[in-house]
Amino acid sequence: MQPSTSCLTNDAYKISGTRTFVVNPNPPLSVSFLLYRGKRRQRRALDTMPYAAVRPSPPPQLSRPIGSGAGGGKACPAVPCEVARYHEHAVGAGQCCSTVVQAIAAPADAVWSVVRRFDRPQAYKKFIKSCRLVDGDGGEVGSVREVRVVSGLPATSSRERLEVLDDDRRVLSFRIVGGEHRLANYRSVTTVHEAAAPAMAVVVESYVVDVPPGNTWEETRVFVDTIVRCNLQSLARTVERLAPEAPRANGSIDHA
Ligand code: A8S
Repeated sequence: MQPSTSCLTNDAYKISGTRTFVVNPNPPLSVSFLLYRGKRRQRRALDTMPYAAVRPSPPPQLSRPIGSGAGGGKACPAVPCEVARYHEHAVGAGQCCSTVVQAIAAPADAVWSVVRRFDRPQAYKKFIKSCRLVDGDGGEVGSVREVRVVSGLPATSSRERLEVLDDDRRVLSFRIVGGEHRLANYRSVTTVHEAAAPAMAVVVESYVVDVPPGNTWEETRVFVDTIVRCNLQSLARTVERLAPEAPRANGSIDHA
């Protein structure tokens, strides 16, 4: 287990069309391992985390993240430096961290208008059956939502607190603070960026979470990456439907 890292460190990756790529900080894994995952493989990934009650994990040990610039990590080129720092997570022993990147054939503002709705995650997150705010109005940091998830997952509900909502930089971050599931100390950061191609956006979502008792680092990463990737692919479909005049994302943005 590596002690900590920025979730944006990776030597090279490519975004092709609306495909989603997973950027693995460590241990090094083939990116192609997670490409083109079909429905059956997604189901298998979600099955790697059998149901068990959430057990508290020890608090993560903070350590210096390596991010863009300082620390030697090479940042995702699509992410401006002032936003890259949001993807630097302190990762403690017994925690897992990863990043998923999705290209979308729509302007960044159109993508952001969907992502920023902390009160309406079900607009694109298909595992969410319902959502209600239990604190705040969803537009202010500290708002808390309670989501219920569809059946078939090792979870029924999740209570999530809005940590960052920055409309200028297009950054949203939330933390899981309760619920019935296995993802203790989950925190994610989602940022939306203009891509090099016109009317194209790139979404970067990183997270850190405790490895649940009885599971491995790899099982945890595959499980959570699968959920995040499904969410971002659904986001792409949702926004591309809302902005049909945008060109289809069949081009390729090469960050290698
Ligand atoms: C998100 C990301 C994740 C959500 C996970 C990882 C979750 O909502 C689902 C299954 C679980 O086992 C955990 O951005 C939990 O929503 C779909 C209920 C938290």
